[in-house]
Amino acid sequence: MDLREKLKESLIDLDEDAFFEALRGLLAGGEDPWDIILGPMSEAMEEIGKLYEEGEYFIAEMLVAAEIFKRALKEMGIEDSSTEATLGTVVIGTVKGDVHDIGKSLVATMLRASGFKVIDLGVDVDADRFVQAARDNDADIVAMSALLTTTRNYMKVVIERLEEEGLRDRVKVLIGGLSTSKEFAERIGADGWGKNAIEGVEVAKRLLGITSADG
Ligand code: B12
Repeated sequence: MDLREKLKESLIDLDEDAFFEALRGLLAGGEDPWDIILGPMSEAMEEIGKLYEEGEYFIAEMLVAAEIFKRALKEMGIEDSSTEATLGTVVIGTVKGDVHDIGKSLVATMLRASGFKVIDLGVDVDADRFVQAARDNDADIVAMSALLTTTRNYMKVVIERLEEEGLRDRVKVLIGGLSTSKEFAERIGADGWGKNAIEGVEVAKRLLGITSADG
């Protein structure tokens, strides 16, 4: 089994020792941390979700997996770093009723690393807080995450509130998370959708008319 496979399997098995051994091996071999995060580590989380659906795993196992995932991010030094925030301001959060924070935080980190100023409101964020933060920070983008099919519709509520408050024409809306899609984004009137953190940054730049050459 190659190391990437070993990393994935050990995360699925919640075998922390084997996981960190594989991780250190991959890093020592020069693998790019973001390739590891968005590749085998994210694939493992998907598998864990399936095991949960099948009744093999319970919430406790999903929680342990999330903890291992976060410890790995720390070990790889993926935390909020840099930057000269020059590209624009993004207010980001996971919507009301939803506490999944790993994906949202990865998007926030990637945006910061790319030169955006990011205000991370955390999880379970209601429309009032999105609107208030967008106004207080003169945000260019409101970015929302939802992993549950039961919470994604709240994104539309936030968009409607931005409209009511007269902010919608100044603020672009970017969404993402497992329960969403490009089609869903179009349906609720969001301006953009990103499959993962990397795509999220690309779309954020596009929404603000920033070409890759600028940053
Ligand atoms: C870990 C986990 C948990 C942990 C979360 C811990 C934490 N701190 O985040 C805990 C145990 C708390 C949890 C709870 C629940 N969970 Co859960 N969970 C997961 C699991 C296994 C992994 C999620 C994860 O971290 N993935 C890794 C990250 C890197 O990926 P990501 O979040 O998808 O983010 C990426 C992209 O989606 C995207 N992205 C995300 N946000 C954004 C935002 C923007 C703007 C952009 C551009 C991109 C973007 O970029 C990210 C990076 O690439 C998933 C399975 C899965 N397939 O994802 C289930 C899953 C999401 N959970 C599920 C369920 C059902 C629940 C519970 C309802 C269970 C229950 N009965 O209580 C609760 C709900 C709690 C709540 N109110 O939110 C279901 C959802 C099903 C559905 N269709 O609604 C899933 C899919 C499992 C399954 N297959 O059944 N869960």
